[in-house]
Amino acid sequence: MASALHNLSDYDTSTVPNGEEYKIAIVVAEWNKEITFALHRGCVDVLIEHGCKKENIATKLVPGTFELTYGAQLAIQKQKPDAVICLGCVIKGETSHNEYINHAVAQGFTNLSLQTGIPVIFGVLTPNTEQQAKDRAGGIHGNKGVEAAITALKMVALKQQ
Ligand code: DLZ
Repeated sequence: MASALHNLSDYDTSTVPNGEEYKIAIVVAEWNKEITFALHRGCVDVLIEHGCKKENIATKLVPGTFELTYGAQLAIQKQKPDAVICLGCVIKGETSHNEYINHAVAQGFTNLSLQTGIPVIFGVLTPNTEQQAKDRAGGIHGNKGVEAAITALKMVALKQQ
């Protein structure tokens, strides 16, 4: 469903697994940090709401979205998490830089998940404007960080089934 019709933070809490035993790594891009830090707040709040212990949630910063894949790989190697959530925001500009970054990280996260067996969650906003980003980082379309947190919990549970 297109996000224009869908609040990203609308979800059925009864379908979300309890994260009490889960270790979650979060990697956050500092580029567009007003947005990415808001995604991070939404993400951590929901993890805690669903049972994750604060001490089992580790956050690392990287300079930009392009660095999220490598940051996620380091997190997997060093922290041995059950899932990694990557949060970034690439706003479309005058050039096609956004497409290169978005494709690179989407492919990077997919490869990393498949190579390591650890779910790597795509919490990257790819808006055309700053307003669209704000709308999805705690605005009228909810918070994509919330969606990323729920996806992580569901993927860890799926792996453990
Ligand atoms: C260079 C760049 C540009 C132009 N735009 C963004 C952006 O909108 N969002 C983002 O997260 N990062 C951006 N970057 C930085 C790249 O992700 C990366 O940090 C640099 O190219 C260095 O590798």
